[in-house]
Amino acid sequence: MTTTETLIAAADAHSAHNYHPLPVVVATADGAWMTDVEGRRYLDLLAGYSALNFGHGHRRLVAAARAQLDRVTLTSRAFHHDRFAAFCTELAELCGMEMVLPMNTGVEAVETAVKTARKWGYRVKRVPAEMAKIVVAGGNFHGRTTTVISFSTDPEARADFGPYTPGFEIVPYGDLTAMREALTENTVAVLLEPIQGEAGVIVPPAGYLRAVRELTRERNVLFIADEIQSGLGRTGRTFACEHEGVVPDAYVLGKALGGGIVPVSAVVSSAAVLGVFGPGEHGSTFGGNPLACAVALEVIAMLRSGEYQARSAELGEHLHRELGGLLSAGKVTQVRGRGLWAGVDIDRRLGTGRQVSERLMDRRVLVKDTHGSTIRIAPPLVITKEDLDWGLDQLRAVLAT
Ligand code: IF1
Repeated sequence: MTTTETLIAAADAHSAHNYHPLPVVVATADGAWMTDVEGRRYLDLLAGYSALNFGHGHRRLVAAARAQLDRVTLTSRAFHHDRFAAFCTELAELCGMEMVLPMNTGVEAVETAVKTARKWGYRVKRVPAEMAKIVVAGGNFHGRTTTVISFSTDPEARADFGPYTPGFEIVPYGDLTAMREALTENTVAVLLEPIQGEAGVIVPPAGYLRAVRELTRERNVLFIADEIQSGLGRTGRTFACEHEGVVPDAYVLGKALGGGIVPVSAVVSSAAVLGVFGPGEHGSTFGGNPLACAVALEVIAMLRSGEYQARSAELGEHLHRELGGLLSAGKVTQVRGRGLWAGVDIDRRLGTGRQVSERLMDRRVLVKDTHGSTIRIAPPLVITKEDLDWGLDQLRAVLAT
């Protein structure tokens, strides 16, 4: 057996089978490239589902992490530490908001947003006890806790995990009429991905987010944008909401906020909203720890320059132009996305998304399929145009056969 086969067999024997990874075993990585245990190099067109927006091992991020490792890594929130104030201040400023509630993983930040909206609903909007409703969209992906899968529409994510948490209303994504009809006196929030990732990089109809913003403002409902995947440069702007000039009441952030080094997530909002929390009402042992703050501070500084957003916008335009060529050639049936982020529906006669991903792997390009016939392309924003073009050449070759 090869090293790859041995390691995969051992992983299969001793880890739960809650994933079906491509048969590649990564050993090291740098920028947009990963090297496996056999020494083969692969172009990473997934970027850890956008957790690696700045690529693997970015010098600035690694340096920030290293420096903090030698100072202090964890205090718990029982005490203050000297990176916390800067992290909260600068993240709030990047978001044009006032307050930050730090957590670790994306789904914890979504849970935090749900709790924030409910508490705001009872304390500020004066919704009767236990009556708070949150409106979400069909096809959503917000994470995998029991509450969050309670409002998923994906049978794989939900089945056998009930009983489910009540208090959520699901409307079709992009359907403003359904959204308007779903809002009641007891609605505390609308929770949306401004572009749906797992669903296949679904961009809502033009004007939808702006209309939701206006509607929620009129009805005294919080608009919570889950920008965990769409945010922090991925779409060519700091936030995907910016494409429609929309400012939500709260951003939910994760993934790239930790620079691909540590899990860092947060809810970022106004003092009127996040001010609802008092001591003991929410928290996390690791949330806002010194190492997380040090890395995230560097991420925020990098985003402040705007260079990654600009890169994503510019290379993204090129990516979508090239994918448009595959569309004209009849190889793919639809291409969606913004910036360096694309959902590509493969013509079913050319294979499933999984098969195309496997054939791309054989050509040393790594992507991830979703929903049968779709592949997702989301390279690190630091990818060079040459590398991106090489990756696209491999995709064209795979689809030519
Ligand atoms: C997995 C998808 C991507 C997210 C949004 C919250 C979370 C996610 C918009 C939760 C997480 C992940 C999780 C990952 C696969 C992945 C994913 F295909 F499932 F949708 F990125 F495309 N909100 N997305 O996208 O964040 O708790 O995971 O930190 O393997 O489940 P988390």
